[in-house]
This record gives sequence, C-alpha cells and structure tokens, in this order.
Amino acid sequence: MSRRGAFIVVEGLDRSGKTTQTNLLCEHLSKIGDRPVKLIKFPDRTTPIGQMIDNYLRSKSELDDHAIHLLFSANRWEMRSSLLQLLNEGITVICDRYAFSGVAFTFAKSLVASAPESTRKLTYEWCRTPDAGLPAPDLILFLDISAEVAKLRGGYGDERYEKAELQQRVREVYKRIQDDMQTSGVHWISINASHEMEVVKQEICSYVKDLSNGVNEPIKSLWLT
Ligand code: DGP
Repeated sequence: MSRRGAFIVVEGLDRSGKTTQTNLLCEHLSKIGDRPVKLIKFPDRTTPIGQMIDNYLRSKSELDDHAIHLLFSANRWEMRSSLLQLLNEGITVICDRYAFSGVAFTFAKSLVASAPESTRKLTYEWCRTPDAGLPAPDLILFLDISAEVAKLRGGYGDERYEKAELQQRVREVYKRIQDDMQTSGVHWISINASHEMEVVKQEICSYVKDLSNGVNEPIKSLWLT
C-alpha cells in the first residue's frame, strides 16, 4: 500500500447521529476499500488529559473556559504522532470530532449572554490557534440538525454542553467555520442529518468513494498559511 490512508473527520451537533454514522462509514469503507479502516474519537477520555476532560463534561470538576479549551486541544496533540503513523501505514482513519468541535463549542460559549466576562472576550482566532499545525483532514463531513429536530430525538443528555441555547450557538459557529474552510479550499461537506438514518448514510457514502483506496498527496497541516 504505497498510498497513505485518507483522514476523514465527522463533525456535528450533539444528537446529530454522529456515532451511528461514523460506525456505518467505517463498515462501508472496509467493504469498498483496499485497506484497513480505523475509527478514532475526540475527546479521547482514556488518557490522563482525557480523564480531566471527562470529569469536566460530567460536571465533576470546574475549569476556566480557556483552560478546558487548551486541554481539548492537548488531547488532540497527544494523539498526533499515532494518527500520523496510522495514515502513513496506509490505514484510512475516520475521526469522530476534531479541532472544529474545539472552535465551535468554545467560541459558542463566548456568545452566550450569561457567560463570564473573560469568556465573552474569547475570540474566534484565539479558539483556532492551539490546533493550528495538527494534521489536516482530507474531508470533513458535517452532520447538521436543528435544535427542533434534536428535541424530537429525545432532547439533549446530561453533559455540560447539552443545552438548547448553547447548541444553537454551536450550530452558528459551525456555519462560520464551514465558510472559512470552503474559502481555504478544504473539502467540507454539510449533510442534512435530520433525514432517516439510511438516507444520511447513502449521502455520506457518496462522498467517500475517491478516498477509499488511499491518497497520493502529502498530509497537510491545519490552519497554517
Ligand atoms: P462527544 O463525546 O462526541 O459527545 O463529545 C463530548 C462533548 O464535548 C460534546 O458536547 C462536544 C464537546 N467537545 C468535543 N470536542 C470539544 C473541544 O475541542 N472543545 C470543547 N469546548 N468542547 C468539545
């Protein structure tokens, strides 16, 4: 396998069906491609940094919004070398959330009226900076649903960010990231995730065929100009 593996990121709002669809995508690529497929997920709650994030998400600890943002980013940086190794070994990597979640969730917090003053001063650029230089995906699939559809799916769970107002802001920030990524030539596809599971799966599958047998180009770096 001389071609490196493709790096495909799946992003989305909570309740968008991301977990189901990343599993289905993995199965599909294993069937149609000529190489192994590996599913990874951020945050990776198994490392010491990941455990701090997990405690924070389950409201077992409190952290400054800047500090938790940097921890989420550190959790991605600590996986960088193993991610590169997988890709260079020719393995296709599907990644459930990546740096785009970092910007979407942290910057969204700064847009909430009741946020502390220091959080309201967070800028979009500041949110992007810690992840600049990480491996850039070959394709980003964004699963989009409205707050209304999320509610119909049983509403949000108990974790810290699973609140309707914040999710609405997260969706707005994802749209901004989408515009930025598309102007910078990165392949970002927005998918209407409110359709039936099978319809969403078919749409996703239609975008990955070209990546199933690896990629010839070198791995790029995220957000470095
Ligand atoms: P999940 O395990 O996919 O349900 O993600 C856990 C929660 O953490 C979810 O509400 C999204 C949020 N999240 C994921 N990555 C980041 C990040 O890098 N920064 C922030 N602030 N939140 C994140």
